[in-house]
Amino acid sequence: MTGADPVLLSLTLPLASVIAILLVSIFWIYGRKNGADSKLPPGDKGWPIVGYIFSPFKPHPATTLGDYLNIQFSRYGKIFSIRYRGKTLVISADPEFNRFVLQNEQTLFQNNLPSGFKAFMGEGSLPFLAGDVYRSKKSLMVAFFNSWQIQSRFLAEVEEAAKAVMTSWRQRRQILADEEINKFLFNIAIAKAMGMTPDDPEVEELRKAFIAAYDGFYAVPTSLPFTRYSKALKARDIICSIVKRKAEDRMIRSDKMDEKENDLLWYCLKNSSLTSIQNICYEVVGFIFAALLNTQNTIALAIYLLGKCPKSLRQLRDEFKQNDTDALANLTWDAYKKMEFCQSVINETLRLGNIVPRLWRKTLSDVNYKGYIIPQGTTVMTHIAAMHLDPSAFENPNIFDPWRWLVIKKSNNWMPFGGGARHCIGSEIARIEIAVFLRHLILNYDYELVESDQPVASPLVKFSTGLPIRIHSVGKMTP
Ligand code: HEM
Ligand SMILES: *[C@@H]1O[C@H](CO)[C@@H](O)[C@H](O)[C@H]1NC(C)=O
Ligand SMILES: *[C@@H]1O[C@H](CO)[C@@H](O)[C@H](O)[C@H]1NC(C)=O
Ligand SMILES: *[C@@H]1O[C@H](CO)[C@@H](O)[C@H](O)[C@H]1NC(C)=O
Ligand SMILES: CC(=O)N[C@H]1CO[C@H](CO)[C@@H](O)[C@@H]1O
Repeated sequence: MTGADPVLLSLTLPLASVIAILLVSIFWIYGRKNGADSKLPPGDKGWPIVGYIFSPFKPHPATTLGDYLNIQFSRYGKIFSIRYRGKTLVISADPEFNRFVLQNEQTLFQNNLPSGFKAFMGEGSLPFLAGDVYRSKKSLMVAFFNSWQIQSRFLAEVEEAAKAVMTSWRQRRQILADEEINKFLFNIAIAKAMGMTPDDPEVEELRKAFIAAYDGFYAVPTSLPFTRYSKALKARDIICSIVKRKAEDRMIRSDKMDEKENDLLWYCLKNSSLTSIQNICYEVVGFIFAALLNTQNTIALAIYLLGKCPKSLRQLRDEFKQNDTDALANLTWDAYKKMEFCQSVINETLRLGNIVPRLWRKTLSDVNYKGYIIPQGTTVMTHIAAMHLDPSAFENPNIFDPWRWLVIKKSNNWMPFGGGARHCIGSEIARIEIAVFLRHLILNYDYELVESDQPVASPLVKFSTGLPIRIHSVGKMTP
């Protein structure tokens, strides 16, 4: 621009000063609200009023916390707050505060998952319920899990599933671990959910649909076609239509239902508290979602971390062999319970891997904690990964060191399965699945990680190329 138009100038000057005065007063009011007299945990509030506009959380290696959180925790301590798109968010790595939050579920806090999850799991599934409806659906789920007879019988079922998947590798040199683990877990979950077996062609269709639906959890909502979001919605519709048809089939022949059909569908149908097909659908879909992703990521990470640490892999194989007088025999409950190093590997993987990095809660009233006042409606993020990677709780926290568990056994900072009323009810099931898969893999195959496929937390753990591994058959156990 050469030489300003005098008329334009005479208009813009007063306008600019009005804007400047407005901005200064906003900063001043805002500064007072969030200044010395504020009782919120300290933190960087970003722009006035709106706070941060873009998410400060960036993808980072899954065995780290990422730069953003590391800087914030070192600057402000274990509890800090930020403003994000006009809302206050409290983020905590403090084990006492986090226990307080999780233990006061329903009284001071309520579950508050991001809305993307609701779109796919359905508003009627467990994580989105509260009060009596929550309690009654949860007790149905607990009763159902108890019916699995976790010990020997379930162990045998999981072994069958592992053998079935690994037998299919016999002619192969390389596999995608993510895909194979997903098949293994899905076959178990779908049998428990609706009594379906892997030879049913609909199982593969359902499995693919669940994978597509997961992709939508953190996708940007849009009505455009061919996006991750629209594909995920389509996948959700496929899942619901299959579940509904199965439920309706069962209802028609409900008089013939016998005790042998001990799956979740049967549990829901025989229970008078669950009358609508829609509710049954929520229950079944929510169960499969809960059973799959976290366990899959834990097994994949264990394979990755063991692959990077040959000493631990050797020790694990030795333990599996030692505790198996006959590798051909089925694993007994006693032998399972004695696999101490395997449990250490599982604990360490759950600690290091950002599996469930954080839990979401919302305050139901103003919450007073150690001098802070957190107003009603504030989102509170219980940051599990930050507790797990805290150097004051775990020496060299970013190093995979399963041996540390032989010494520490328990830690206040370790809570991979959450806590309080919503503590994971599948934790024992998951441990069995992880141990059995690792045992069959390691007794039957030598493996190497192919390229350097790094696990990234964004925020859920993902291997960008699905964790390819090269396998060489060594055992004689798998038929
Ligand atoms: C390593 C694997 C797993 C991890 C790390 C894990 C972790 C968690 C965590 C942290 C929660 C609490 C969520 C919250 O408080 O907001 C949770 C809840 C839950 N988990 Fe797991 N989980 C795993 C495997 C499983 C499996 C295999 C099942 C089922 C077979 C399962 C079923 C559930 C259910 C139903 C809930 C909801 C409880 C409620 O809302 O009351 N989980 N899980
Ligand atoms: C139905 O579910 C409730 C919990 O929702 C449970 O207490 C009850 O035992 C169940 N009834 C049957 C027949 O399974
Ligand atoms: C292991 O368990 C499976 C199924 O439960 C059974 O068919 C098989 O015969 C058992 N194997 C041995 C060696 O006991
Ligand atoms: C792993 O964690 C569980 C749950 O805290 C604990 O009971 C167990 O002793 C731990 N295992 C080892 C080997 O430290
Ligand atoms: C029965 C048996 O052999 N138990 C062994 C299983 O492995 C652990 C750890 O290596 C040993 O301490 C047990 O003696």
